[in-house]
This record gives sequence, structure tokens and C-alpha cells, in this order.
Amino acid sequence: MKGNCAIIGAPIQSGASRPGCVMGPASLRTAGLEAAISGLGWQVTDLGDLAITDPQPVDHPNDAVKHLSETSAWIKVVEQAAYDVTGNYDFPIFMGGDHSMSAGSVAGIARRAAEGDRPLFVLWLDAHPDLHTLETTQSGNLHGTSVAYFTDRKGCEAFPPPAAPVPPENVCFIGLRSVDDAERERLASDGFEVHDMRMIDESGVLRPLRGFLERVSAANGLLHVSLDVDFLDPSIAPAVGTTVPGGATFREAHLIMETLCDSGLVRSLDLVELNPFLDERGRTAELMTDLAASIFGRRIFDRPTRSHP
Ligand code: 6HN
Ligand code: MN
Ligand code: MN
Ligand code: MN
Repeated sequence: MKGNCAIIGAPIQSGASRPGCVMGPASLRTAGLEAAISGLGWQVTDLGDLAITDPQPVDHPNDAVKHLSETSAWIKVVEQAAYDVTGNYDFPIFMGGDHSMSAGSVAGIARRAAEGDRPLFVLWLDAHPDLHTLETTQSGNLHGTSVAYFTDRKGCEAFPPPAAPVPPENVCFIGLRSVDDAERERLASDGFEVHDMRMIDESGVLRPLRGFLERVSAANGLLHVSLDVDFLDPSIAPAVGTTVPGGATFREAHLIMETLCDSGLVRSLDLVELNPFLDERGRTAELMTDLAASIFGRRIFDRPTRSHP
């Protein structure tokens, strides 16, 4: 047995503009996520789906902000679940739900990591940096605020306060290609590690990823990976409300997952933004499942291999 993995659903869609992410966990289960990981030698427990009860009304002066009370309630529930599950399992997978889920999952994992005196690092695989605050968001879609929230950016006080904010230097973005002005300022000033798609075009995915992994390892850190469907090119992953052309290819995405697996540093994973209502015959759910399997050790051949003498 390689370890204990928990899969846990957070069918939240209040943070996204298009409804459908509520079906995300069900779609990942249908695609066979549990069997894919247990087939690799892990013991997998499906903890079912989280739910919110009775969201308290929360107001905000920015009138654009949508579904604040519901999203706040979700963040609280997911934060507690992430804190609990990281105490009992080696490797939890959080199945979204839109990306506001990760405000809660990262905050809860960070609370656990701080108790164990280990620094938490976050790899954010996304077309977007999700660095808006409730003050700067223009769309009002709160899935665009998760990173600002868990790095304790001023302007997110309407959400439950994060117990152990993640330092921006510990967050690495790969795949960016749609950045709003307010987010651009923060990316330039706050110390995040940033690799946009042009840098990936120029250097490939391995160089930036390995540099980041070396930092995590040197700090004896724990690594959380947050995979937004729109990190992937829309031609291979259509099931997301916020597609942006020019995303990661099938092999770039798998190579990242395989390299993450080899590093042995990853302790938790978000699979977010899957909107099954927009999918084509389940192909995006299957791809997200296959990418998760790569992080858990699925590979083409066991290394070292030699194709030629
Ligand atoms: N995501 N920056 C845009 C907005 O509406 O604030 C897009 C947000 C996308 C959110 O990637 O999870
Ligand atoms: Mn996102
Ligand atoms: Mn995105
Ligand atoms: Mn925006």
C-alpha cells in the first residue's frame, strides 16, 4: 500500500458565473477517480460530498460581488474539512466545485501545516491568478479571489479570516494567460513565483517546475497542487466556463503531474472548475482523472528506461 488517499467532494458553484460545477464531484466519480488511484496501490476512501447549512447573510460595498454569503459558508465548511482530512489521510483530493473551493481547502491545509511547523507551498495551475479581492473584482465571481484570500490580502475580510496565511513567495503560478489589471499589480509586487504561457512556450514546463520543487524541498515544505480545468487548452478540456485559448497541452500537463509524482513532495490536490454541463462525452472528466492518476504514480514505463542501447 502506497498510502491512504481520501477523496472528498465540494459541489460549490456560487463562485462561478455559469452553473454546472455542482455536478463536478459526480462527474469525477463517474470517470472512475477512485478506481484509477486504488489501481495504483493506494488505499482510497470516498468521504462523500460536503454541504452547507443555513448561510448567514454577508454584505459588501462592492455591488458587483455575487453570492457572498453562500461562498463564505462554503469556505468555512471546506476549511474545516481540509483541516480534519489532512490529520487522518496521507493524500486528500478535493473535488470541486468552482475554484472558490480552494480558498477553503488551502486555508485548512495551511492551518494543519502550521501546527506541524512545516511551510506550505502551493502550485496554482490555472489560466488565471485568482488574485482579485472583493474590492477589485469587476465580474463579482468569487472564484477569482481564492489566492488573494489565503495569502491574507487586504480586501477579503468578508470571508472567515484564514488561520495561517500562505506567504506569496510560497505560491507558484504556471499557465497564466488571462490576468486583470488589479491582479497584474499584485503579481508584480507581492513576491509570487509567476510562469505565464509565454515562458512555458520559451522554456517548456520542466525548467520552471523543477526550480520551484527545489525551493519546496530545500525548505522541507509540504506541497498542495490546485488544478483548474482552464489550465488546459480548451481543445482537450472544454468543460469549463472560463476557457482561454493557448493552454497547456495533453503532454505538458501529464509531464507536470509525472514530475510532481517523482518529487514525492505533493500532499494534497484540488480538481476544480469542472463543469460537466459543458463537457463532451465526459472527456474533460476523464482527462482530469488521468492527470490525477499521473500524480499518484501512473506512468508509461517505470524509470530508468532505455529505448536504445
Ligand atoms: N478561475 N479574472 C476573471 C474574473 O472574473 O475575475 C476570471 C476569474 C476566473 C476564476 O480561474 O477560477
Ligand atoms: Mn482558477
Ligand atoms: Mn481559471
Ligand atoms: Mn476580473
